[in-house]
Amino acid sequence: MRKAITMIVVLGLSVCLYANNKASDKSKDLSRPSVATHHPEFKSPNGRTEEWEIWMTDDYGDGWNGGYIDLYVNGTLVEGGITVDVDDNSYLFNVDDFDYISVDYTPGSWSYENEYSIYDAEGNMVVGIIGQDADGAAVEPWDVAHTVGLGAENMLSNGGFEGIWCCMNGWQNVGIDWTQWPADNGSHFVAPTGDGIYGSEDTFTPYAGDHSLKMWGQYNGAANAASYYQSFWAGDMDPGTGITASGVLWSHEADWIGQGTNTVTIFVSYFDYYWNFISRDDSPTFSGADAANTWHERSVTSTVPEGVSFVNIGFEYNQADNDQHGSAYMDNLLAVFGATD
Ligand SMILES: [Ca+2]
Ligand SMILES: [Ca+2]
Repeated sequence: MRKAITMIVVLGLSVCLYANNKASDKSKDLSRPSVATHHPEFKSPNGRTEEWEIWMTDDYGDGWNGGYIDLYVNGTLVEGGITVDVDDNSYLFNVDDFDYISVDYTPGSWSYENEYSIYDAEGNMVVGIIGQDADGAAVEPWDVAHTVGLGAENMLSNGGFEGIWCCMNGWQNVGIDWTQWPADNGSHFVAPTGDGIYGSEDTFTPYAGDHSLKMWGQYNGAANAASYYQSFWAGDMDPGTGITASGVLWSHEADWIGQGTNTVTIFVSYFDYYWNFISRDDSPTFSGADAANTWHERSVTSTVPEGVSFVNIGFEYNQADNDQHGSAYMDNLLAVFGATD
């Protein structure tokens, strides 16, 4: 008797699957019960304590119809071709603080049935693709990126320089979401693991992840400063609010920043609505006074002044003239509201 019941259930499922695969039966009726019309803000971690989850669902229950996801962390493919066969699928992966997750979504047929979300180790959604707009109309998923922040909430995106694009000026790796000044500066490069050190047989090892920002002098015959930063709307920040920015810096002995007077600071600078400069605060300098081959921490605590509309936060490299040599590497810039110790 039990076997007979099982047979009936299996037959029922088969009919259901067959029906779902008939294209003519498909509609955009999103009122139909589904595994996940909206992904929840919280999804039980089911006992996992460190891994993150990418959860993928199909509203119609017939899989992603040729669609799939390629999952990258710090630019490295973690898993390619992840897809849904019936209702849903989960893929678990490991991350570290400041890692840069990017999802490359390739649609198949009926892409608007597909949704995916990323949940942290505690089960909290960090990125969610909701497959409907405000009116309930179906929306196809898109590519997403997310910077892992395991500590205080970072104002900066991609603070570890793990998301990059190439190429500026035909050769430079550039940090996604970062801005450079001067805009045509050819004296910066996001260095990957194994990048050659100028004047040495050694290769570079980042502070964290697989990339760090490298900067050096512009050699333009005059004193020069170059900044690498992110801008924020500050019109809704209360004057008197504290902003603390901190990061790490390093210089190799063979290309040492101590070959002259070059310096690097972490800065927080303020501008009015018309981008007129108001004020800035800088961390203590990183320079030849710091030991080579060692990562050094720097931080600046700043207070938002009156009349601010924009704030820039980043690194600035200063070179007094063409006789000052050496490079510096920078990583894990964290900017948070409030003073920290
Ligand atoms: Ca489908
Ligand atoms: Ca990094």
